[in-house]
Amino acid sequence: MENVDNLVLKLFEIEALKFGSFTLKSGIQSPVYFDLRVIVSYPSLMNEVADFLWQAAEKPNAKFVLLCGVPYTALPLATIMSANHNVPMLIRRKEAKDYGTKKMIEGKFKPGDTCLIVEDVVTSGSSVMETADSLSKVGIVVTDAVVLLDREQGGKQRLEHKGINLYSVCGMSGICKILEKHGKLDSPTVKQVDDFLAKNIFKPDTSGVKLTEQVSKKSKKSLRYHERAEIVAHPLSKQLLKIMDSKQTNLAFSVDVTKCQQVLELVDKVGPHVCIVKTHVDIIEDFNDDFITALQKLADKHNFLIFEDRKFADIGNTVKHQYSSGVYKINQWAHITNAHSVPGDGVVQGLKDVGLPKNRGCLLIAEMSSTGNLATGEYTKATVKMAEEQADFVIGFICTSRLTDDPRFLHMTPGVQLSAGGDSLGQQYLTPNIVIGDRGSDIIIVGRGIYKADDPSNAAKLFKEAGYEAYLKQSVDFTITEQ
Ligand code: S5P
Repeated sequence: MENVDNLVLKLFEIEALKFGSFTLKSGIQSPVYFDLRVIVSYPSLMNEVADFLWQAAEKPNAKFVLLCGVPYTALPLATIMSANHNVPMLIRRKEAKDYGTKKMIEGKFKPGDTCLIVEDVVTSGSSVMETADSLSKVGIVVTDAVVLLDREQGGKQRLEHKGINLYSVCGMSGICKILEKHGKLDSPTVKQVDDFLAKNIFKPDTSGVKLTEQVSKKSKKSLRYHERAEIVAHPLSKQLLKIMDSKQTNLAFSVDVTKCQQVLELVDKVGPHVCIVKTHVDIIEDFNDDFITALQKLADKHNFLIFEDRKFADIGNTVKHQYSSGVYKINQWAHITNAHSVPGDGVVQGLKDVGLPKNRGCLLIAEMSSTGNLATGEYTKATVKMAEEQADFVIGFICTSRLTDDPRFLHMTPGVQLSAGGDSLGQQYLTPNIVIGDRGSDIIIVGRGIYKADDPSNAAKLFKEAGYEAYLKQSVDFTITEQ
């Protein structure tokens, strides 16, 4: 493999790197212009560039199972990388937004797949962002992009701001140094480029996800559900946030009763007020497959997701079977399940193997509501890290307060009643206002507060109103603006 100096010299030779006075698309005068389109006429150079790109992304261990080149110049480069390294490719159409119902992304993928974006030149980062937006709209996760030439005008920082790491083969100042060293550029030209760079930096975007951070970090407020629904990549999180938005509820009903009929009757009454129904199917005495069919019908009728609170806590190979076989076959019907992080991330990997193909999501138990529990401090922090590393399947946490400002993760809090207190076995209760308003959680999980009430439907309505009111107070409404 030749070194970067040789590559830069070759690009200069074929006039892919030009110095002089150029008017850019934005109207700005620039002393340098990168035109990588010409490389299609130099096949062996294209191969070299593709190798450099691969190495730049591979060295820092970018995570991806798919590649997508930004149209058009990077398309052939991504194609070479794909063929040489046997990584499947996607093509993003470049047609107008009103292209109708035609697919914007061509190629095979499943929700949660990770994709590396390949680009020839990055200036502000907006082309990479547009491609990332199109990919995330269909559930593909983009955390990394690789570029041949970074003009060092703030694109890297802007992308980082949106959660995308940018790796580059070379940057504008490095290119100048190399060309100067080899006598291709004089020092006044290099100075001109330096001056240009100092004056022409694109500032990080202050809308969208950036504002998410500002909102949550500065005021501890969060985004409205409909705005988060636009940002999250997992289709299930999207669906859940849309339900929360349209039904105006952050209430999950924990239907911890022991007969199928009881469960179904309660769920039919409470369904209109909830976004999730949470089950413990192993406490149901007369569990059978018809029960699941009936529960699914109620989920369709009332528009909620089903969460089986199985709390998996074994090695990956065991939980994989516990999740998909036996009497309950949880992965076949529960949209969401949960796991303890204590076995290490193998537990998530095992569940993911049989959950992700069915578009399921998992919550990690980062904190618990019961007195004396050990899920605190470093354990909680390590659990959040595990979720971040497995964000294609982990959609959030069971917790007692907001643990991260990352809007992708949904925080769900059990131990909720209309007044604070506890039971005789260590359960501790907080109110919806404390959980959602003060502690910044997203969803309240209520069991006995509803199913033990004289009128469960009315009790659910009261929880729903209290939770939603607290959410309206602690969230900020703004519209994500496109770049
Ligand atoms: O820490 C926890 C985690 C969970 S998932 N504390 C909990 O109480 N839960 C579950 O939430 C618990 O298993 C039960 O199903 C529900 C709380 O029920 P409640 O009757 O106390 O509201």
